[in-house]
Amino acid sequence: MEQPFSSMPDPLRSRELIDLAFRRARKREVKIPRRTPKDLKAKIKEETRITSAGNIVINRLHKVVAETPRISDLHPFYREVADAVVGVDNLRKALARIKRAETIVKRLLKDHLRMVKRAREVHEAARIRKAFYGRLSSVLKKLDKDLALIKEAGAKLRKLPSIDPEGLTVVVAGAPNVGKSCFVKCVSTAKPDIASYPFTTRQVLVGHLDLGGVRVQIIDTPGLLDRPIYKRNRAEQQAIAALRHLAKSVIFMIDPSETSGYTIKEQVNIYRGAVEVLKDIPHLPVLNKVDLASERQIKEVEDELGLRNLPKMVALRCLGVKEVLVEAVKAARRGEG
Ligand SMILES: Nc1nc2c(ncn2[C@@H]2O[C@H](COP(=O)(O)OP(=O)(O)O)[C@@H](O)[C@H]2O)c(=O)[nH]1
Ligand SMILES: [Mg+2]
Repeated sequence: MEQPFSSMPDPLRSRELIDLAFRRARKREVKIPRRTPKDLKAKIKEETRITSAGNIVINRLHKVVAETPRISDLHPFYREVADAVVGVDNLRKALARIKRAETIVKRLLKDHLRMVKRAREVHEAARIRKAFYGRLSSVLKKLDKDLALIKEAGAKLRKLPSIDPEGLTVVVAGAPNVGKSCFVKCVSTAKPDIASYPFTTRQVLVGHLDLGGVRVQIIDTPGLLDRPIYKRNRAEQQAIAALRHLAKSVIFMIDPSETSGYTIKEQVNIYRGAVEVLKDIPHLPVLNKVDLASERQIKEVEDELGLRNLPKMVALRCLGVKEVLVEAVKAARRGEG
């Protein structure tokens, strides 16, 4: 499953596009019969340059708009992520201005070609071509902010994980180092895809598996559901909100051994925060690293949560993981019901 931004354009900035257009136009040679009158030769030469520079710009601008996915076609998950990264309003406005610029350049091209045809002498044709170049530069210079925004958005959005938003998705959450990635690797039958969110430098794993004929996607959430929610910036909060469109159930991993570097109390706080954001999405608190945890530590988690007999795993050795996965998928299907 391709994510919608995977072929998002990487546009040239204004200066680069101007240089490219003029360079290509200069190199365009036309064969003109030697005995052609001098003024006609000049006209053909300038006409060729104008057409070439204009069309390069028109084609490039057109591609930028055509290759950026339409916001209204996006699944809410990807729309929210895009909103968190660049702001979909900004994206829409930038695309609208690029489209308008394309129309303007088309008109300028037509007008200046007509003027060249009417030119009476050699210098006039060159002057019209220069005027066209000037107008073209000024249109593009005004567009630089918009091109920069698309470029930046593309760089971030192209790396997003490929997820089928309609599929059955189980999200794995928990503090850093509790064993989330180990768990995803254990339960994936195919090699997990590695991608990134624009909000964290850590890598996201997307695992795939087939559970009794049901295709399940399982995703890691590094940097998202691993700290208290109030410590989040706006983009991160929005990214967490986006997860809600995707997650059919959530496995929340707690490491009672505290070897992850997070105390039981801290982890329970993160868990409570995550539950609050995830609202009605079924969630399943589970214990990992029970090979390193004492009875007392396990009991402490259970007392804090007011729950008994939490599922226990050793994700490092893939012990107890299947049971947890089956529970999470059951909860997800109940929720879909
Ligand atoms: N002893 C033990 N170590 C584990 C277990 N699960 C994960 N680890 C180790 O804990 C560290 C963090 O695991 P990782 O899956 O990267 O955690 P993540 O940050 O939550 O994705 C790694 O060094 C793992 O080898 C477990 O069940 N037992
Ligand atoms: Mg990890």
